[in-house]
Amino acid sequence: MKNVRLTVTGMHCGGCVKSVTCLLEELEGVTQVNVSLEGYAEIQFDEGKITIAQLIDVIEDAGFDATE
Ligand SMILES: [Cu+2]
Repeated sequence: MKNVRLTVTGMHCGGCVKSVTCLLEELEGVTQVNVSLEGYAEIQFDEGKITIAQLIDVIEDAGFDATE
């Protein structure tokens, strides 16, 4: 398992946090998610199943900006 903390911009309320959390949690290979309105997402994932680039893509597809 690997842990990454992504900087996420564009989240303005608890609904945004929940959206990002749900999107990440349903991905195969993601085992733990902690998203904060302060602007970050901590994700524990299996490197063999998903990459950081894919995690970033999912967040950006939802309308937010994510950087490692
Ligand atoms: Cu919101």
